[in-house]
Amino acid sequence: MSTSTIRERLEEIRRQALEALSQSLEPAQVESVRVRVLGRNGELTELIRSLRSLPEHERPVVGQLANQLKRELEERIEALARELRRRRIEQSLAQPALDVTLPGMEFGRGRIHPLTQITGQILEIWTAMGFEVALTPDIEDDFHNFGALNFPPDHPAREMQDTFFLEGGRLLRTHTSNGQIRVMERRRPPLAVVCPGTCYRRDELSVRYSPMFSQLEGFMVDDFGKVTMAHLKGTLTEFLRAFFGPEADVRFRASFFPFTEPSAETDVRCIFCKGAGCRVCKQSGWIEILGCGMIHPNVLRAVGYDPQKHAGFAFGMGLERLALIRLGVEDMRLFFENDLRFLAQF
Ligand code: 2U9
Repeated sequence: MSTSTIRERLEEIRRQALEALSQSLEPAQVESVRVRVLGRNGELTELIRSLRSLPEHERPVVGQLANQLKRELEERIEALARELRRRRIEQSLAQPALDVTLPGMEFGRGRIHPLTQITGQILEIWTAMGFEVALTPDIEDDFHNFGALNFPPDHPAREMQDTFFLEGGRLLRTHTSNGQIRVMERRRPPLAVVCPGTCYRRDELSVRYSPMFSQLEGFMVDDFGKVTMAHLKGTLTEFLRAFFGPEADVRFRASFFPFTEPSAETDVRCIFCKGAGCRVCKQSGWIEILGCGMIHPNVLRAVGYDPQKHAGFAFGMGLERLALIRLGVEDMRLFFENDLRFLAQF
């Protein structure tokens, strides 16, 4: 390239750049002009690079011109960018001001679900009496959910229509008793443990039943002769008076479960009618609260204990049912619908 061509090319770059800058209204447009002309592969940058091929005596003159143009464009671009930024701030200041006296947005404060509250209270009572809390798996095998608990092979709870079976023969536990089997399997007496947790049965959701519900079961095992039905009755009466109040009247009725022998069901004198008879206690004056019994010798054997040497009692209660009774609510579905109008009352 001859010096005169270079001069013309410099003039051309200058004219085009100034033209483009005069039409730039946004900082981003200014920036794109800068990149196009002064960037690493920009028009002017490339031209300056090409000056190296000029004869040495011609270089200083055009070199100086090119550098002058570079400085000029850098200054203009910087000035224009600064000006556009200033205008933008002015525009935003001209907008109507923010009214800081307007009321703010209210964020609803969360609270503990009533069922969780009741579960917490119940666990506090048991731990105050010296029981440990163990959390155990919801997904279980047949042995820990049924076999070890002395369920006969043809027991109806083992049927597809009652239990959720998973692939590979596993299942969703139908009670938290699996947890107690697991605790006993890996530890030796003396033990006093409660297992709260979620259980699953193939029931339709209704006023009284839900396919997913919560239980708390517990047990105490020690040397044979140290834990008897009398300890069972005393411990559960203590629990029920701590939960319902010191005046609570408690009774035990004989019952049957595969995993306990003898077995009993435990009632509390109706807290709504004080025993006179009402809709809640179906005129009986008593409300059924839990099941219990002395752990069946077959269950002790299944976890490797010798029923001649060790004995224990166990009990189980449905937490939704206890929460319904304590809170005076009639429909179990309220615990699962998550209607804030209901939940916010507790
Ligand atoms: C082991 C040994 C024995 C736990 C027990 C009950 C009686 C019982 C029900 C009450 C209401 C379940 O939620 S509910 O429907 N439970 O009646 N549960 S004795 O006995 C056990 C548990 C584990 C190893």
